[in-house]
Amino acid sequence: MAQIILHHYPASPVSEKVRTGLGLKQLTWYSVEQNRLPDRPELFAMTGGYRRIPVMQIGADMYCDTQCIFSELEKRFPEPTFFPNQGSGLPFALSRWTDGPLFDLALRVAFAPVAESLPPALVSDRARLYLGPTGNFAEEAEDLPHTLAQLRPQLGWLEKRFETGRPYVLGDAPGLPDLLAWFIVWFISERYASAEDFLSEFPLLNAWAVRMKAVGHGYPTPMSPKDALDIAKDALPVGEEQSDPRDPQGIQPGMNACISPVTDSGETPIKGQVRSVSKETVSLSINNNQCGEMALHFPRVGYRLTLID
Ligand SMILES: N[C@@H](CCC(=O)N[C@@H](CS)C(=O)NCC(=O)O)C(=O)O
Repeated sequence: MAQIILHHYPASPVSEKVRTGLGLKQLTWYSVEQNRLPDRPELFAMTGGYRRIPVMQIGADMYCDTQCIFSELEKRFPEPTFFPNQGSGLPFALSRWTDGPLFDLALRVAFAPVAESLPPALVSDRARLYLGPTGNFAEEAEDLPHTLAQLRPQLGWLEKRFETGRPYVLGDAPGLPDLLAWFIVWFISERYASAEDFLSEFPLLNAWAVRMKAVGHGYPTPMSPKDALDIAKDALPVGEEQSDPRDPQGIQPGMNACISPVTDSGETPIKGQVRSVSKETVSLSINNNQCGEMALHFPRVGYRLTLID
């Protein structure tokens, strides 16, 4: 049975989405706590430098980005499903709202009011990553009333969903849409000092948040980054080479490519050799002395894949 290893840190909201997903499926997993700032040598050896958190490792396969993590978990552990009521496509469309515009607002609410009291290195790193090259949390703090005015009606959309009287977004069982909404509400509740007051006008959302917290995180056991690296070294990636004759970029297995997020976040592109390609995902092979051959799995949506010589 494949060992799930999650590289994450407790304060990461995007990781909370996956931790609760592991809880929803009641899975046993290994928890590798990474630094909040990108001093992550073992993880970078295994991912060619992909700097976002979380990453899910299974042997020598690294699932980068929560889109890939959820798809892989669903494939390997279909029950209970992330997609109750046959709702498998729309939740990913919903994730483009929650992980994009909604997260951008929540991030400002979580960081801007307290940025001055946080370590300057963390603040400047996150400003570059999320606000772009000229981003600045001091300006965001002044703009907080506008940000809250944007966030409030969007949380109201979620509140309305629960007026159906059903306990979860898709009905009687929690699924991916719940995880997508949960990490935003969790982020605001954990970080924003006035969260209780701000969220008090959404009683149905608050009652749902209590249910989501009760989902838990499944069964984690701590593991060191070094042990995770040793597991990768002893394993080989699974999964066949796959090509896609309809790929709009003409990408094929064996080509050299690099991949990076489409946002202007200053992240170094990850280089590798295409192992498989499909409409939804691309896998790159990397190989180095620290961990041997690894397969890195990325979603197509939100990432730019570029061929290199
Ligand atoms: N699109 C990515 C976003 C991941 C993301 O932005 N994660 C945050 C942590 S919550 C991050 O990596 N921040 C910078 C860091 O931790 O180095 C995903 O869905 O996995």
